[in-house]
Amino acid sequence: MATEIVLMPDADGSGDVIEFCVEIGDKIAAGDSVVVIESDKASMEVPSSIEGTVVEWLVGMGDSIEKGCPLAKIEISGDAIIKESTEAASPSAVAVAPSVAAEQMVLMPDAGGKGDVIEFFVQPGDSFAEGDMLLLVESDKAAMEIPAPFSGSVIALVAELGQTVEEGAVLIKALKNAESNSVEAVLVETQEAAPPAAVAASISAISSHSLGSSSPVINTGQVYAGPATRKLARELGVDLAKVKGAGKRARILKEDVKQFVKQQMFQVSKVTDVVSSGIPAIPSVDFSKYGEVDTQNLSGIAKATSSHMTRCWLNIPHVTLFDEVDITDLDAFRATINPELYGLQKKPTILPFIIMIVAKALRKHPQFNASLHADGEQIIYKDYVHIGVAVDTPAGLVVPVIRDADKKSVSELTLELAELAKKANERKLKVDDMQGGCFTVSSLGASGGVGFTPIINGPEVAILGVARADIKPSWDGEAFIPRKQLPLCLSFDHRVVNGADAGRFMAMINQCLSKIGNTLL
Ligand code: CAO
Repeated sequence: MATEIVLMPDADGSGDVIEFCVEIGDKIAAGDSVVVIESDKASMEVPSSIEGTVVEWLVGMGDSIEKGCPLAKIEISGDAIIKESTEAASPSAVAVAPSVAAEQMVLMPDAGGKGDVIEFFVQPGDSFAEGDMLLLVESDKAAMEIPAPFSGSVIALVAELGQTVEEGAVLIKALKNAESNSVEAVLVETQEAAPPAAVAASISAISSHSLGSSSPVINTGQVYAGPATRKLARELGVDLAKVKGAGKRARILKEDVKQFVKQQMFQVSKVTDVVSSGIPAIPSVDFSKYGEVDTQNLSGIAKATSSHMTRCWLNIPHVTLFDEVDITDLDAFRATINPELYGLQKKPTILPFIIMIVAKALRKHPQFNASLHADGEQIIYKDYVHIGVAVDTPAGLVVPVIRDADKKSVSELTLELAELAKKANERKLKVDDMQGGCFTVSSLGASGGVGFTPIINGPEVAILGVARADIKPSWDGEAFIPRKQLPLCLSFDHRVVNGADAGRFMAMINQCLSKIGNTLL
């Protein structure tokens, strides 16, 4: 088996090896890049002029090399030898005869298998020089830039993006320029007795022009990165133009691409970064210009609430349904309760009744007891009913969760609510106490107005706001009579719950609250 040596071409001075594009044992086609070298002016991929198998590196990473320096030893296959021998005009350096401009096809070279067309670097009308990279083809093993076998201009792109192409496939229709190329010889090292054909082929011609313009690493989108890095970027969907290179002269390395992906993921998770969500930020204002101010740090709870509310408000399409419930009878019933009989210190407020009824409504309307999966592809129905209750504390708003609210009586809910509110005010709530809620009730109580639009406590899909109950005139068919009306405001996630669902859910709450006996049904 014969071997040949790929030499460092004339690349405007010396250069350092900064990347190996192939490994020992890899089969390469003529035109495949073997190393990336960096000179004072630019970096470039050095293609092999020889088809065969890489058997030995003759340079190391970081080696300074110059024109004529041996780079790699390539074992050539018999087929390649014969093929090249028939193409070689003579065993010595070959001068290509001038030719007339003519239409010619750029074909897929023998690249050791088939691959998919990933990217065209030229478009119809573009001129190109021999050796310029025209397109990128990706096989199972590697990405290959396909160089122009002649100089000319593109008439049409024949292959399509994504098309699988193999040796001989027509890639581009072009107008070939009249040309005259100089050639250089490659050193030959014959390890075994080579057949005459191999001897002829061993002095193969490579165009110095093609090496000089050999796929500068900046050839697509002005990014400075090697083929392996670009392949990784394509796999991860990273636009290399946005990646900052940490390599020498800002060359983008694989690590830079990975780091970029990590940063992007971090930014996505930091949804509270309103600027990164594309929404213009509210400008900072020096309020002291207009009068005296007192600037105080937000509490941890207030900051957490702020970011959570922003996240929920930005992510969930809210709709709010308003209703008014006649709680006159419920008030009358509450007035009859003897708290001591039920282990209570005082009569239950309206809130535990609301929680009890909401828990029943969640069982009856499971779409309210659900969460949308973060990927938006699935809805998760919960077979438990844990209800969060907004509690106002001096440190801020917290939402402790009453577990299995559907299994608890009004007096049990009253006791638990009092206990959680106490813990909240003493800042003794644990993280566990505030997790796992399916639905939130937010009661503004006696101080609340006539209605409000509560923000859904995502990933829950609905929240019930309770505003202030007031005595209002109500028409009984014959006359206006005074009745106590409680305003309810149901915000729901319109991706999960539709208006009709919300109407039915609200109707059930209304019927049970206005006629508490309905809860027995
Ligand atoms: N309309 C009129 N009166 C109401 C009422 C309403 N909607 N809700 C409660 N009340 C009455 C109660 O009946 C009670 O009066 P009585 O002592 O005469 O019975 C009084 O107002 C005080 O009630 P409360 O607020 O102490 O008790 P509660 O069970 O209604 O609420 C708790 C408990 C912990 C939820 C509440 O104290 C609280 O923190 N609420 C604030 C929640 C909040 O801020 N939500 C808004 C979040 S969005 O920013």
